[in-house]
Amino acid sequence: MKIGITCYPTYGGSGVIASELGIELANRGHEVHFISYEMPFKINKFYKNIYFHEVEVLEYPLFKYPPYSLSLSVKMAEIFESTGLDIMHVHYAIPHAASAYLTQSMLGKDSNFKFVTTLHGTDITIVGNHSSFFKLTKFCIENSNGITCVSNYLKKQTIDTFDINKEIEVIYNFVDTSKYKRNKLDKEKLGLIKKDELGIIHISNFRPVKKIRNIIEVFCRVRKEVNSKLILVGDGPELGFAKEVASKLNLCDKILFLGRKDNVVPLLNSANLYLLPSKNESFGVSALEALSCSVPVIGTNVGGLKEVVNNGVCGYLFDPDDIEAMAKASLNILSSSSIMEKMSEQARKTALKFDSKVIIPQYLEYYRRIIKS
Ligand code: GMT
Repeated sequence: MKIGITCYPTYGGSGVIASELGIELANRGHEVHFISYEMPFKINKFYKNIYFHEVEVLEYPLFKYPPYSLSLSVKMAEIFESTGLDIMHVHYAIPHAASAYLTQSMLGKDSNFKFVTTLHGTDITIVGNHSSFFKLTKFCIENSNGITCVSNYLKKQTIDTFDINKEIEVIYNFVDTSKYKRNKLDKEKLGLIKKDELGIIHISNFRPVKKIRNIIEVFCRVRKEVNSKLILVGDGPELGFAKEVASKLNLCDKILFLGRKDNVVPLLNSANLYLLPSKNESFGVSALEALSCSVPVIGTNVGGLKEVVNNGVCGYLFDPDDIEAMAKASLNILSSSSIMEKMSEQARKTALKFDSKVIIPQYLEYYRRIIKS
């Protein structure tokens, strides 16, 4: 199949999943064409069957905001015509689904240009439902040839928020469990966490929704009882604030701010616990990557994380601000090697259910269904 993919190329769950999907499809022999303003950061080496098409954005004195989404539509049309794409798959509704709809109108119904939109979370819960986008998001959902959501929670949220009366397919996010797997040697090789210390880790784009303060507060309580370090990976608007909190709590020498990292596997392998106390998470792909590396997760019982983390089995879920309960559960795991071992085993078992070998065929089957429709 020839598949076009549009996504945000920068750090963020939707771009990561879209890029990994492209790699998985290309590995299975499909021809994948990424269309975006930049090469997605995950496509950082040569991949057979993957092509990148940059959207040029015209700067002109009249444009206070150069209309990227219009240039994107034109590029989608050009690539469709020059390569004969079977399907276009856009990730994140705004503005990608709107651009794809415009491409379809431009090319005409007879062109057979069909597009699937995958909703990832904030395109529904924060951006898409904002009054400045609401009508457009609803229109795009209703007029995409196919719509997928990354969890049942997000599907329900989409239907309820936009009063949608259209079939929505749930296709869970996935992880390559052969890449994301425990290697005990990583901790020693990396040397971030000493032999006698335990590691706690969080990876994100440091947006307010991630509740970074709560992570540091939980760690502050844990480290009083367990010799441990907190590894914070990523960058974003709340990074400065996180550093301030760390300093106020006198934790600067115990918290490692590592910034953005392309390969997080050795970091996850240096950790014994993953913290994700988000206010909301439609899925929580970083939690899945942690589980795949046998790292139990302490997260929140809101949104789609419940569909990924089995409460009490491979981690624990609490209300986003229940710092005391999260600290207690963290200590419960970290201070007993038998609990830690059992939960690690269950973490890996859970991740295997979301392995790319299980999920990618679901996308391929869905593409075929939409192409035929
Ligand atoms: O919040 C983020 O990390 C970024 C955001 C995005 O769209 O790039 O992530 C969303 O999509 C991810 C991939 O499907 C999900 O795993 C995240 O849960 C979701 N984030 C939220 O719902 C807050």
